[in-house]
Amino acid sequence: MAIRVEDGIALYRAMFLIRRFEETVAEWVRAGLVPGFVHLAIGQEGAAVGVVHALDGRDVVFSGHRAHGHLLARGADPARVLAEILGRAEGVCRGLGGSMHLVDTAVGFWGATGVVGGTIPLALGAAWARQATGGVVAVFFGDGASTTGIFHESLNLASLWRLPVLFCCENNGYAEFTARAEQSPVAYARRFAEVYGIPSAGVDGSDVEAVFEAARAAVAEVRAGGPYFLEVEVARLSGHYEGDPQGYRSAEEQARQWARDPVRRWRDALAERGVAEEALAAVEEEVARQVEAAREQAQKAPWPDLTVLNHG
Ligand SMILES: Cc1ncc(C[n+]2csc(CCOP(=O)(O)OP(=O)(O)O)c2C)c(N)n1
Ligand SMILES: [Mg+2]
Repeated sequence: MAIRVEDGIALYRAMFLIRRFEETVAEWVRAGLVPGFVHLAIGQEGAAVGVVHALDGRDVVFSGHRAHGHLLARGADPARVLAEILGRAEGVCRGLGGSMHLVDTAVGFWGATGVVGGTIPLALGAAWARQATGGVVAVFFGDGASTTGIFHESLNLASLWRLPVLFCCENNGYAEFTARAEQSPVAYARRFAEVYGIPSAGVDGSDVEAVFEAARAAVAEVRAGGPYFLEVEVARLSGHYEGDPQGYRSAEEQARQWARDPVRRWRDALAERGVAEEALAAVEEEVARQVEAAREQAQKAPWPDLTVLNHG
């Protein structure tokens, strides 16, 4: 196997954690427990885990509105992320940010926002300030963000100033309910990187090992100096937001997309490479227990004292 078995299992554990976590959130949304919109990344775990596992403690991550997986892959406490999504005081932002506004500087996760493309220029600022540290700033965004003005301004400046930014586009073929072909004549966002003189690659997000290898190569290039653009082609198996009736795509298409489930694919690959069924089941049981404990902790957490809004 190209990567060590322990690393392969670590990738599986991380993806399975995100999947279990987001299934819990989906259940809570259906039960009416979550305030605001929630965007799940079921099907996109290979991108989050493959890229984040190629980073280290010097590095910083930014994300957007579909960010739970990026933050969990970075090592945040699932109980505190669940508490944040429920708006509780134990949340990573004291329950004041919610699903779309996550920050956890303790694990090098410097922010996520509901403003499409909004963290891309913030990543440039962080990269500018951190040039001397050898750290890389990775920013996740969707294919839809690549049609915003701020995306183009940011690629232009990052290239000109040779900033250590890893642009990570998760191309799931949709911006909300609009397919890529109807939102842009440019199918792959990495084409824009070429124009700005930024090296780039595309990788299949249903293959976490391929993402990890591509991300390792990308991070090495960024550490050597200058930006890099990695486009991870993913299948969004959930709706745009939780509760989206998905009238814009057929049931056949949705069913077909499950063949690109990175969690199932990697489980099968590990089994084929000789990892015992018991070992995989043990990982799943351990993660299920972890999420169950996190869920109880989050639901018991107190509501925030809103007077903090007056004095920070
Ligand atoms: C500046 C801005 N414009 C429009 C929106 C509404 N909006 C929310 S998500 C979204 C689509 C984003 O698509 P993409 O970047 O591909 O991310 P994905 O949802 O596919 O992960 C849009 C247009 C917004 N939140 N912010
Ligand atoms: Mg998209």
